[in-house]
Amino acid sequence: MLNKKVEKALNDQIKVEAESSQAYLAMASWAEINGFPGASLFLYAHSDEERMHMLKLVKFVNDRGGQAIIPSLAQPAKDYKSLHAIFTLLLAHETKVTSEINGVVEICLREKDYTTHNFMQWYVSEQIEEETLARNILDKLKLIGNDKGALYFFDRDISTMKAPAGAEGGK
Ligand code: OFO
Repeated sequence: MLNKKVEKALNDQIKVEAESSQAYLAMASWAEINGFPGASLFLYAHSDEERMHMLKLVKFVNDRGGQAIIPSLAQPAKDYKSLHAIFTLLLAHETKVTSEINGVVEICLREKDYTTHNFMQWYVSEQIEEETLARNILDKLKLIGNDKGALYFFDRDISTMKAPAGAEGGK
């Protein structure tokens, strides 16, 4: 049986992952209608990965005798100033997710739930890769600044980029 405090922490994390998926979906949709087809593809894929992170938690909670709570979500922002603004938000969001994941890990240790602790390690390493990727993308966008030509090539290149472990790691 899943420890109640751990179950609550995992359910909170289900909401965090669902919110990530929803936020990146909104960003993808904005990019799609604002001339950034490559970034849009990247963000749609990232949104799918976050949904997969959520599903992985849902299955884990249910498989261990708990009950996954499927949360309601607030509407994400509709408009963004630029791709730079989007990836600044994305990095800030991922940094927040990392500290939330660390919080779940801490609860596992406190409650001596080593099985969940072990399960959560996948999320811990995933976050390192996601933060690095977001930082690299932001660095590129900072260099590009207002150079429209460079932005065009950036958008073309990002369509083939993948958040490293997200795709294979959880499927
Ligand atoms: Fe990128 O957040 Fe999931 O774990």
